[in-house]
Amino acid sequence: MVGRISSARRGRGNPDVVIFMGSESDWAVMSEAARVLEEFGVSHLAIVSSAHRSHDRTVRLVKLFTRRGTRVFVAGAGAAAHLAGAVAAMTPRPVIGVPLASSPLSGLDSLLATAQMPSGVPVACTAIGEAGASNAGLLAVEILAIADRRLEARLLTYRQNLEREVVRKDAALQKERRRRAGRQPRPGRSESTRGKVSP
Ligand code: C2R
Repeated sequence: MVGRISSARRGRGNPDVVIFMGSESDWAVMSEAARVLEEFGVSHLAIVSSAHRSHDRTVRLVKLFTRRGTRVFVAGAGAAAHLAGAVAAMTPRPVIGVPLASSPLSGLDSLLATAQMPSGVPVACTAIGEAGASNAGLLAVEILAIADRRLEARLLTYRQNLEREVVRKDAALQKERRRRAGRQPRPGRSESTRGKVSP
């Protein structure tokens, strides 16, 4: 195991979210999912266990954490990424798969292996790599927030901050463009919104 339980909301050994990864080499990317869960104060555990290389152990762990009440599983794997599908086969809880770019096919192989589940056993598949890992963390938070008002409030604040950041970057870009064009700013109107309805 490479991760740790980070929240006091649930006891040691029964985290809300368990992150599986097929290899220790996946941690550099999958730690993004853990970082997001940490940021939101969600209890989680990160475990290296492969559906291929340590099949029986993976089965045992998924069943154990399902029994203990883990609500969401995240599974990150590269190459012939069967891990998320295998985890989903062993639990009724939602499973979020993160395809990783660890093979010469740059993640296209793991994207297809993770996303193309036959009907009956779904895996929610994110984008390849770091953005996918961080979105897996966010998606897990969103699932937990359905029954947790405080978590939902934190998510809304997170989204507001994202928007603020976009506005700040746009303002900086417009300022720079005006500076380069040698024009003075017109009060109250940015170049990007001129002639358009304000958002
Ligand atoms: P190594 O770096 O250990 O050789 O692993 C891992 O997720 C990793 O990205 C190379 C890649 O193999 C992947 N792997 C799977 C599974 N187990 C390991 N896709 C699985 O069970 O699906």
